[in-house]
Amino acid sequence: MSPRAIIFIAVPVDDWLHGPKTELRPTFLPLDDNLMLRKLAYGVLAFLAAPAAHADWTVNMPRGVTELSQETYDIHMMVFWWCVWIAAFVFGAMIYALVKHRKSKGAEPAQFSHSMTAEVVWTVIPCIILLIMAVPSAELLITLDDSRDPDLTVVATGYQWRWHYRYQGEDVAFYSSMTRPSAAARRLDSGIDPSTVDNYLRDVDNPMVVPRGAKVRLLLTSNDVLHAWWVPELAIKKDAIPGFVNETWFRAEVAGTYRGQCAELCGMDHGYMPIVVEVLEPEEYDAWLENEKARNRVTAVSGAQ
Ligand SMILES: [Cu+2]
Repeated sequence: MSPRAIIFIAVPVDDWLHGPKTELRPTFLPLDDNLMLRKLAYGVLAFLAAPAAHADWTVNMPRGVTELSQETYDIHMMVFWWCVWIAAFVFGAMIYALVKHRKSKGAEPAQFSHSMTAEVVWTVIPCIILLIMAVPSAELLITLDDSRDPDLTVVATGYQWRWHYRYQGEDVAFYSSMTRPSAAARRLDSGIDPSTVDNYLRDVDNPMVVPRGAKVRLLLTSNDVLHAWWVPELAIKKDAIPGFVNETWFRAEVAGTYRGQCAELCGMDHGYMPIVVEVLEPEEYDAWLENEKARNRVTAVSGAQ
């Protein structure tokens, strides 16, 4: 067998959960192949081009589309950088000490067993750092919890395996289930390529619709087992518990479609109860609401006959 080299090539992949991203795939190259250098050059070029071609590739949490989601993101990043600097400082000092005072250089261990100054310093500094992180976090937690005076209240109920939304004070209620193309493609041996299905496993027949800029109070409960309502762009992940009402709120500042999932292992089809929130301009929302009310009236009348 001819000698081979292993190189890693950046390959764009599209997975249903995270969308397009770049993965490094190992590739074998025969070393006696004249093409080797060319392939290597292509690989390096593809790797360099990948981040630009897939700008939405990300490992971090999203900034989201609500003021609170952005504040959550900022606090998350602040804490992250504190952790990075602390790790760099602690490991830096440790590695420096290990190298500088190694036995082979004739280092003699110090004989003291206690230092009041060190005790005070390594207690006070972490306390200050914790306070710097705790104060804005506590402020944000209090705001996140304050769902008073909403413009609109929606009761979301988890079912095995779909969501139900009821608009309080309006005559509007509906189930929200995964769409048929996804349900068909996910079956074993369906013969359908999931990559041909739009928003595979992440699309519903009836999305939850809310107006942009409105304070939406979300009351969460469940009809059977534990579920959790999770939409990253709204920075909400809250349990839906049978016999218990959980409360949260959001104010989406950007119109658009935001997708999420049930985030509490709730049984066989846990992975097949997606969440879609559509944020419409207020006048579009009003039209949608009227339409839904009319539809509910029609259903009620035909049901009564
Ligand atoms: Cu669930």
